[in-house]
Amino acid sequence: MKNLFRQRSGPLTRDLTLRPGNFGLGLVPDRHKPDDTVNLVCGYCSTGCSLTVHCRDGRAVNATPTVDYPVNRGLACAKGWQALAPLEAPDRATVPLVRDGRGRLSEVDWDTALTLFVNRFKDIQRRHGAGSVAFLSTGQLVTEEMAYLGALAKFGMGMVHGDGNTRQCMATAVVAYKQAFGFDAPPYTYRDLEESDVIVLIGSNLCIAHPILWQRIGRNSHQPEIVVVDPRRTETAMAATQHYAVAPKSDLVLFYGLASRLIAMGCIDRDFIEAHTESFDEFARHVERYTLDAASKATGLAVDQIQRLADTIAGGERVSLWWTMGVNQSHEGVALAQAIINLALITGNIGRPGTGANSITGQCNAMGSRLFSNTSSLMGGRDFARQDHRRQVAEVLGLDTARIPDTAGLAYDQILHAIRDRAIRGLWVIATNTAHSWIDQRNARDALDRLEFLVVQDLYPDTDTARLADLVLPAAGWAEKDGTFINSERRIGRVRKVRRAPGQALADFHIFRAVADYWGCGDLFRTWQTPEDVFQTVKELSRGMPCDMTGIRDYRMLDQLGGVQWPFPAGTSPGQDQRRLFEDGAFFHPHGRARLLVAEPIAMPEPTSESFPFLLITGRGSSSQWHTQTRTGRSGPLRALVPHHPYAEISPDDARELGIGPGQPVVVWSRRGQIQVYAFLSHIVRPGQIFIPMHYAVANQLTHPSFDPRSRQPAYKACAVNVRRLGRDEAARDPKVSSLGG
Ligand SMILES: Nc1nc2c(c(=O)[nH]1)N[C@H]1C(S)=C(S)[C@@H](COP(=O)(O)OP(=O)(O)OC[C@H]3O[C@@H](n4cnc5c(=O)[nH]c(N)nc54)[C@H](O)[C@@H]3O)O[C@H]1N2
Ligand SMILES: Nc1nc2c(c(=O)[nH]1)N[C@H]1C(S)=C(S)[C@@H](COP(=O)(O)OP(=O)(O)OC[C@H]3O[C@@H](n4cnc5c(=O)[nH]c(N)nc54)[C@H](O)[C@@H]3O)O[C@H]1N2
Ligand code: SF4
Ligand SMILES: [Mo]
Repeated sequence: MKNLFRQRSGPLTRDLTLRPGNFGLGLVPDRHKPDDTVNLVCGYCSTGCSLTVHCRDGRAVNATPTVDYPVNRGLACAKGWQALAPLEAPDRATVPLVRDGRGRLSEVDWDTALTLFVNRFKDIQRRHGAGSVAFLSTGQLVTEEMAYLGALAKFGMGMVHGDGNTRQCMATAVVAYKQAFGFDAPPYTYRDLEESDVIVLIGSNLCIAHPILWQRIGRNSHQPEIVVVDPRRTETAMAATQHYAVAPKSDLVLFYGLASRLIAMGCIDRDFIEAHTESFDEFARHVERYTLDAASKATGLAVDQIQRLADTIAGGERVSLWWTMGVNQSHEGVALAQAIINLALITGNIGRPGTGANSITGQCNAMGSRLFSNTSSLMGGRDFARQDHRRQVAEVLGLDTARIPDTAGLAYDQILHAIRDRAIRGLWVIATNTAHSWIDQRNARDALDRLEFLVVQDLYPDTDTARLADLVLPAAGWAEKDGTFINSERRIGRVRKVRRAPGQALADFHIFRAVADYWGCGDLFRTWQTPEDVFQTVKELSRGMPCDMTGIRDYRMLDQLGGVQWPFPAGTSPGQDQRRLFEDGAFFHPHGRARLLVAEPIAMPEPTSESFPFLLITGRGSSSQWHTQTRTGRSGPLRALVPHHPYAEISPDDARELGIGPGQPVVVWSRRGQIQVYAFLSHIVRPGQIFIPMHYAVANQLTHPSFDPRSRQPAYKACAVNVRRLGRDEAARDPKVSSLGG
């Protein structure tokens, strides 16, 4: 096999460690002076704050928030301040690891690792077809890596199936926007948070999950009404001016009810509806039956509460509606997201300052993943099924159109199903921790166990998923590589290499290049020598699409402008630092109109019952914990800010009834599993509800594998459970519990 590594003389590993610049490895921080400061976008949440990394003697020593970046203007949350700590952890993955005959992971060099990877995957494909190997990835790689992976896997290695971890997170918003607007396009700019007079947050705990966006609301000088729709009285709800504690999964009826009421009150924008939307009459007929009484019955809110919310929306000049996982992670998430979009459309609250139907993204590069990873869309927000779209992509990449599959392939849950059915036998997991974060964990782990060959590419060798791997590829992390992220307001911002990755860890970009060469398809991507080369291709892929960014000359221009929001077609003047979509009322459907889409409400897949009388909600627990805690768990200061042991929020009323005291160990069980956690008695949850943060792996032992059928996003936020106090003898038998004294 002809490949880059083997053309070099001497053992590969020595080659890599000794020669700066190999595969762009660059053993010295590039392009800045030893005591410089360098700005790069944070690698955690989708807010996309800029951090200034301070270097001393060529080493990155500290990170502080960048003062003159339009997103965060000198602010950062604790994760941002601690951004370097996880990279400096002593237990990083530094060499490839292969599972040996005795089931232990042992060190090998890159040449052995990549040869094994390619041989095993090709062997599986030979026996079971091209679609028998697949990948799962993330919204936490830079766009350039995402595009490389998507192109390599689907156009180079012949994979048919591969999905992003954005399926867990954003698929609902993608489908809702595509159908309503004609393109996956969150329309807002963050300044809208400062310009609204009514801000409605639906299923979004902004204080915890996007703290700097919450700070932006703090800068709003219009004394806005801040409305939170969330079954829990979250930190955000406590700080809001109005909180609507809806019954879980009753939002669709609430939003249809609000639309119905606003139509009846005559508080809609008839001119906007006429000029820019279609099928309003059908919409009005559909929502008519959702009276205040019906909405009250479904949501548990009083009729006059719902009327107050309708009045608040009607009275606002500039109303913005924002949603996150309380909407997306639902069995009817797409319908609900569209109900929110409809409300903005019929009241003319879109395209103007302080308005919008605004899905806030989650991971630092969720938007880059949505548009360029070749998973939910064909590169550039295109459609795999369209011949003209496949031809456009083939032309830009200089490929034969026949290499481009005409289907997006299976979604995440379907890939895991196919593994259990033995249709998929090889899996490559990149920058995501399936064994912790996927819904109904026992089944997910069972699927991973059944694989013939599991490759995990991560910063750490001991994530729950890496522990199950046959091959672990050590990856460089954020700040150890170059590229771009696209944040929630569609701002393309720079990520830069300011430190070297430990040992033989390589940037994902270089791992993909190496895999391409070992696979024998490196020639397809030979113009992609550096991340910036891929960036130039990504730009070309965006040409003529709504996400056109051909006006960005190069990385330097991004640095100079403090990031750029798409669309930014060639010829755009760089003067404007904020941009929102639909200011001209033109949507992306061929006729230019937005669609008012509706659906029938569906019952919750696993309602509570006599045996399982509590509803389990899961989500973010604190602003210092990131997902599966592989990174934040490695920062001492962040660890000190959060409960070390898994806990469940339980209402004091329920606790009293069950004889559960504060901090006591309890057993929580669902039809799928049983876990032990500590009781955190709190009025955040109402009686009948339990909340467990997703940061603890146990949460997904309980969750019910239900999905929105249109987006295939998991409904992580509702399943039926029961809870009881852990018996004294049980506690005594469990050393962990008894030592903590519960
Ligand atoms: N019950 C429940 N489950 C949930 C949710 C919920 O609300 N409730 N939320 C869901 C949502 S919205 C999301 S987004 C997912 C998140 O789920 P995951 O994506 O599984 O969570 P992370 O911990 O972010 O995992 C990222 C992994 O990539 C590694 N990594 C970080 N940077 C890099 C890199 O540059 N290269 C490589 N190769 N690896 C890297 C990290 O060490 C880590 O192991 O969880 C989902 N799961
Ligand atoms: N600190 C920190 N910040 C993060 C992350 C992190 O792990 N840690 N992850 C990032 C990612 S990837 C994402 S996707 C975002 C997620 O950000 P959010 O979506 O804000 O976070 P969650 O806690 O998952 O869910 C938000 C709220 O939805 C509510 N909810 C549950 N069911 C319903 C319902 O039926 N109706 C309504 N209206 N609300 C409901 C929950 O009570 C919860 O308070 O956060 C991002 N930011
Ligand atoms: S708010 Fe998000 S982007 Fe900003 S510093 Fe915190 S984690 Fe990073
Ligand atoms: Mo997410």
